[in-house]
Amino acid sequence: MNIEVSYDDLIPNNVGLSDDPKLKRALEKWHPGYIDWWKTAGPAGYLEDEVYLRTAVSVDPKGWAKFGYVQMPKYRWGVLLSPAVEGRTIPFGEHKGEPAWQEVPGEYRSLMRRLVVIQGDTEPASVEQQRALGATAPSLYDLRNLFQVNVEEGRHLWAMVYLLQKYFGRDGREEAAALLQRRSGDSDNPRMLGAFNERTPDWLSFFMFTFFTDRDGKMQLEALAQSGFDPLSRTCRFMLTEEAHHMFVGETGIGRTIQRTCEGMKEAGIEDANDINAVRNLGLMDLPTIQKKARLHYSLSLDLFGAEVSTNAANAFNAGIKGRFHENKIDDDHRLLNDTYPVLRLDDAGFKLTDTPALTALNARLRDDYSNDCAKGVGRWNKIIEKTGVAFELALPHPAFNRRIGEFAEIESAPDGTILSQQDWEARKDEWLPNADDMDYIHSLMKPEYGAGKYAGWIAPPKVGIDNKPGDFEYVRLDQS
Ligand code: BYC
Ligand code: FE
Ligand code: FE
Repeated sequence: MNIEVSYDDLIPNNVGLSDDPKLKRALEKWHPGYIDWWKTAGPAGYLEDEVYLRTAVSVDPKGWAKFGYVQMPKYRWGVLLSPAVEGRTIPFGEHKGEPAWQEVPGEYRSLMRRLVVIQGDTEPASVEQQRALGATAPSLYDLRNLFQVNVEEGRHLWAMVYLLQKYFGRDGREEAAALLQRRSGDSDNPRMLGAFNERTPDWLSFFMFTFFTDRDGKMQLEALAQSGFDPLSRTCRFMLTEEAHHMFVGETGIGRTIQRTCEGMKEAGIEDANDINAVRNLGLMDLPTIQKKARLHYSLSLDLFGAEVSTNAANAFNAGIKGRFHENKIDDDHRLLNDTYPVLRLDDAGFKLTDTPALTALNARLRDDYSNDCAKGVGRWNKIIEKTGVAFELALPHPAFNRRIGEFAEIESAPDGTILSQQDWEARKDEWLPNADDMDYIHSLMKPEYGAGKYAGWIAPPKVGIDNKPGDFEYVRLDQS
């Protein structure tokens, strides 16, 4: 197993691509279509500009990345797997304890392919959703972070395409081609999952997306990193090292926005955080609108966990393909044949935690783990508000709020879980989710600020620079020509 990555090939890799001519040819054939996709569906503009990006050069956890200026179409997207664990066995399901698979077992081929395709589909989808944001970044630092997230999501697509091309033969090659053809939000050929066809129209959305939706990515990758199919496990493990930065961008982006809003309110002597007009007159993002955006992105992301009770999930677990969050830290038999898990369900009497066979409740469990992770981040945002002395608390809505998939898809509820008639929902949803006025206001703040070390008025500067660079560092060298 190579720790260092070979940069001699067109496609940097630590999977011995030069010893596998057939795979190398397949990937090299896919490459021009990918570059074409990047240029037409990736970040609009900025094809020539030098961006200060990190590139994975090793899979050693202590020093895997190097920073430097690069034009994005020339970014070295590589295929990287975390080191193999010697003697690894399948950690769960009916094959628990058997040696991990190095090839896909025939009987699980289609199940496995479907999961890899869905995972792969989300990566380019997010880049497409974020395509227009480069026009309105609040600073060069943020612009660079957007592009860092974009190139790494591009690399995640490479990661899944590698698995498809290496392990799934002709079907895999066809799926790899289709991954470049679907488009986020396209009515004829959309991306596969709901949240990835929504718009990311502004920077508040971008930060919420990287906080909430990239965090679904983290949870799903953690579950796939447990896989008995070793190449999938190793691929996902390395993707997780990159994912941390995406969530950092979201959490600190919202945190800096909150910081600026609260400081501005204090300076102006505004006591009532719900007086949105007073806050907006200062050109700041009012906290109630931040709350609305958080509800929207959280509820969209909850839909990504699928139905709470799912035989797909049970089959994937039984087969040893997709495990639970931190499977290896859970103290049980890892087979779940007789276990139950309390799932929040709805009956005529209201919401009730109902003991459900644990095998079919895996989506619910992963979603609960996700909600706990989100709540911690929201708690950190609330600390920022509290420190400034502003009286306001952000909260996640009830899991039934604004849902389109699963147990609560057919009903409507208020953020506190009060069940509403369709009519009441229609009448009140603008109080809870961003409405047209909110969107107009947010839009009015989306003005680019591209002076070195300068920040748009609605967001505070970061505490430290990327790669410890000083405050006025030129993270993107905008084309001088
Ligand atoms: N939208 O048993 P069910 C990331 C479909 S994000 C549309 O409920 P299952 C990233 C489902 O496909 C992580 N359709 O669900 C983040 C099925 O259809 P078929 C992405 C949906 O299969 C930010 C039917 O409903 N990775 O990496 O147990 C930036 C019934 O299915 C949706 C993964 O998701 C939906 N929201 O669970 C960049 C991991 N939900 O087959 C990247 C791989 C369900 O009957 N995927 N359906 O036609 C999975 O593990 C599972 O497929 C899901 C769904 C968790 C998505
Ligand atoms: Fe990703
Ligand atoms: Fe991500």
